[in-house]
Amino acid sequence: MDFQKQGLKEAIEIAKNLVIFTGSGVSAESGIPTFRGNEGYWAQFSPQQLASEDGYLDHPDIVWKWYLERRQKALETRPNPAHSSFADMQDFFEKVVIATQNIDKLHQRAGSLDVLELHGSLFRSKCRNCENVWDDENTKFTDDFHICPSCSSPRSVRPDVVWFGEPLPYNILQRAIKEAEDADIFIVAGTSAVVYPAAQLPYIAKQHMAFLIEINTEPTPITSIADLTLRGKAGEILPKLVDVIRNIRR
Ligand code: BV8
Repeated sequence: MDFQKQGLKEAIEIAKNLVIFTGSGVSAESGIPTFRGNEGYWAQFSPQQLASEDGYLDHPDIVWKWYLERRQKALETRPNPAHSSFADMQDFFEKVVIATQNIDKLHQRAGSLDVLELHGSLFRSKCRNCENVWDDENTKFTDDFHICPSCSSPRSVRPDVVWFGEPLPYNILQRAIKEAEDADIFIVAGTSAVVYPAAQLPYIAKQHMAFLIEINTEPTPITSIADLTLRGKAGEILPKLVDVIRNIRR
C-alpha cells in the first residue's frame, strides 16, 4: 500500500482538523449492502420507489418493510475495522468529524463521537403531520407503527431519513460544509460520490487546501482530485493508515 505518497507525512505531522466523509462502502465489510454495486440495493429496487416521498406515499408498507429490514440488519451487525479505525483517529488529532451518508449508526457504535448524519438515521422516526422527531431504536414496531405517539394521527409516521428530492438537514449540512472548509486532512471512504449535495464536500475541502485521501475499491469522480488514492477495502486499509498516523503522531 503506497503510504509513501508525497505530502502524506507532512500533512499528518501538521494536521489539527480531520474530516472523514463516508458512504455505504465503509459498512460493506459489516455485511450491509451498498447501493450501486452489483449486489447493491439499486440493483434490486428502484431508488425512486424506496428512497423518495412519492414511493412512500404510493406504498408506505413496502418502504417501511425495507427500512425495518435494514434497521434489523444494522442492529444484528457490528462495526468493522473501518469504523473502529476512524474512532481510533480521535486519539491523534485535535478534532475529528465524521460526515456520513450512512444511516446505520455504526460509526457511533464504534466510538466516533462527532458524527454528522447527512442522510438521517434508521433509528429515528418523524411525523409528517406534527413534524415530531423521535428516537425509536428500542421501538418494537407493530402494525400500528404508523400512528404518531405525539399527535396520534394515523399513518403519518415515516423514517427520519433524507429521500431523493428532499433537502438535507440544514444545520447538519452547514456544519459539514464548515468542517470541510477547515479540514487539514479530508478522507473520502466508501462512497461513489455521486449523490449531491453531500458529494460536494470533498471538493470544498480540496478548494480549501485540505490533503485529500480517497479509500475505495474502485475509482470515483474524487479519484482525479485526490492527493492520495488508497485502492482496496476500507476495513483492510484503514488499520494500516492508523499505524502510519500513530508512528508519525505519537
Ligand atoms: C436534494 C436515503 C433538493 C437514505 C439517499 C435530478 C432531480 C432531482 C434531484 C437531483 C437530480 N440530479 C441530482 C439531484 C440531486 C439528488 C442526487 O444527487 N441524485 C444523484 C443520484 C444524481 N440528490 C437529492 O435528491 C438530495 N436532495 O437534492 O434536494 C432540494 C433542496 C432544497 C429543497 C428541496 C429539495 C437527497 C440525496 C439523499 C438521497 N438519499 N438515501 C437511505 O435510505 O440510506 S441516497 C443513498 O446514496 C444513500 O444515502 C447513500 O449513502 C448515498 C450515496 O451512496 P454511497 O453511500 O456512495 O453508496 P454507493 O453504493 O453509491 O457507493 C458505495 C461505494 O463504496 C462505491 O464507490 C464502492 O466502490 C465502494 N466500496 C464498496 N465496498 C467497499 C468500498 N469501498 C471501500 N471498501 C469497501 N469494502
